[in-house]
Amino acid sequence: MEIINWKELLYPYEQAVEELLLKFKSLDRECRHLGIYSPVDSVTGRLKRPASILDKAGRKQIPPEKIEEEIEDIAGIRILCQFVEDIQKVVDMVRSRTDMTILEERDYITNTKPSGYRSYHIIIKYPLSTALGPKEILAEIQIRTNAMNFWATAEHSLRYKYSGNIPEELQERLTNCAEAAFRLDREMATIREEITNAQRLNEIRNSMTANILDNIQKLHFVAKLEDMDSINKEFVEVWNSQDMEKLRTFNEKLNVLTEVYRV
Ligand code: 0O2
Repeated sequence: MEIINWKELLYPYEQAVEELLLKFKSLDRECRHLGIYSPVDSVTGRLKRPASILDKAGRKQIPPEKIEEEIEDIAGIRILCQFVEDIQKVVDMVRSRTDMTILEERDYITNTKPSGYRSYHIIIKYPLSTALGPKEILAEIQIRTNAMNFWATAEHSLRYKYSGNIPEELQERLTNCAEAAFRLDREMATIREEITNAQRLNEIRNSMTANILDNIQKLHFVAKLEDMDSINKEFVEVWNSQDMEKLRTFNEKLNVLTEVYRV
């Protein structure tokens, strides 16, 4: 039997996870920077552990020399969304990328697994530039909502604990939890607009506040002491009023003032 050099086998996958994480995280950051809605709530990545690779190879009767070809999730990226509707947007983002090729899509949201598992999987071929030259590896992107993830993570731990044979009574409760997660996603969808508007407002408020504080700091060096005193007082007043319009006006006023002092 061939001995697997795990370090050598896993190294390119580790590189792929790092690159993919960076790419999807920066996609999210870019959306936020441009002020457009980001369907990505968070991104994580993981390298499958050797024990888990061996388990899967054993289960699927995959010989060691075929592991790279046949185990598609040695490198795994998980993209979490707030709302079910966002999943399709992320799928479209992945489909439009030119730096990876989609090999297969598995829609376990439309076709929920008998376990209750819901998630959208995309298997990609990803080109790497390694020290030994170019190499293409397979990776799995799982896209799901936070509610779907909550359930899947708990079920995964139980499945692992009971080696796949979860006791019937517990399985029943897990099925109820899967239904509750499904209902939560459905309910959240009905107030989606309300939530995203509130989040957008919060982001605007945060960025205006950061700008105001930045301008106040700059003005400290150039403005008169009594002027700074009244600016600071006004800021406290505006802040305590919780009034977005007042915050906007004050922000503009400080922008102009900073411009006048050319700081
Ligand atoms: P790990 O520990 O996450 O790496 P299969 O053998 O059919 O189950 P296959 O053919 O590789 O798996 O593809 P599939 O069904 O798309 O599943 C790949 C991964 O999806 C799994 O990896 C899990 O992470 C997740 N998954 C699939 N089904 C379930 C499920 O019923 N419950 C939970 N919690 N996760 C699931 P691994 O290798 O099983 O495990």
